[in-house]
Amino acid sequence: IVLEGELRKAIEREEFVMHYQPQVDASGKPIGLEALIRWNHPLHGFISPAEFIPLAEETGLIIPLGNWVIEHVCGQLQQWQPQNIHVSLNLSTKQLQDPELPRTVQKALQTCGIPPALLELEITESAIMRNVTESMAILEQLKQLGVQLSIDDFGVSYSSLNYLKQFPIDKIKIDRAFIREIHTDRKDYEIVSTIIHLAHNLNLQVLAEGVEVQEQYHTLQRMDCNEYQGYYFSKPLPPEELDAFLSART
Ligand code: G
Ligand code: G
Ligand code: MN
Ligand code: NA
Repeated sequence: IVLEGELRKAIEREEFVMHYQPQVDASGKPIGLEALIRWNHPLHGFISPAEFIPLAEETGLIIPLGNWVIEHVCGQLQQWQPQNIHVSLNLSTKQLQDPELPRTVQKALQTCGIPPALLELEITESAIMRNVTESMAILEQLKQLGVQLSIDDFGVSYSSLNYLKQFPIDKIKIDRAFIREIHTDRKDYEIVSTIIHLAHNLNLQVLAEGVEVQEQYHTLQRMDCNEYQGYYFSKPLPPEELDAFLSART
């Protein structure tokens, strides 16, 4: 169990690292990476975000921690820019209510001099629905910076299809709960197929999360899914292992 004081100190000491999970296109070529935080604890080793993000949310520490993620990921993105790889990062509910967020993102992009379109911000439906008016204003400002916006874990939580029309979204990431049995369960197949049609008709890109086996990949390829992510391609990797992955695949 993680304590607030310990987390606060870890943020001051910058005991965090980002791992990056590759995302590929229909031909298997790497086109993007999702940045996922890990706490490199001096005694306990790597701690999963599932263990400390909820506490960071409750205590408000997610704001300094999230700002560190934004700055760190932009710095890293600079290194991969020549390969034209986009990098996405996860925003929490509290960050989407932070009026300083657009300024923070803008400054990080400027400092690193990277094209804004290479940075993608992932937002969950529940974060948007928490405060629709407030998140709409912040998402509009973020969109004006030129970054890409995606809906994470699409389909699993309380949501309203209405926001697909109202919000400046570029991509949806279909939750892995729908992908797991897509090759064996007719209902999951129909749900995902319909989500992809809906998204494409609204000019949105679609990424499938949690692709673990070839049959899932092939089924999704036939549905014309745009991007794919999951253990079938790669687990999240530390940056130094990514260069090998990227050069082996391109
Ligand atoms: O990588 P892993 O499966 O352990 O991630 C667990 C959860 O933590 C996921 O829901 C993921 O979105 C979230 N997460 C990972 N990195 C970050 C981050 O940098 N910021 C926020 N807010 N959530 C993250
Ligand atoms: O909530 P979010 O989608 O951001 O969470 C992403 C998390 O899902 C990553 O931290 C990663 O560890 C996990 N993940 C990535 N690929 C797979 C996969 O193929 N199967 C499963 N079960 N989890 C995955
Ligand atoms: Mn995500
Ligand atoms: Na997700």
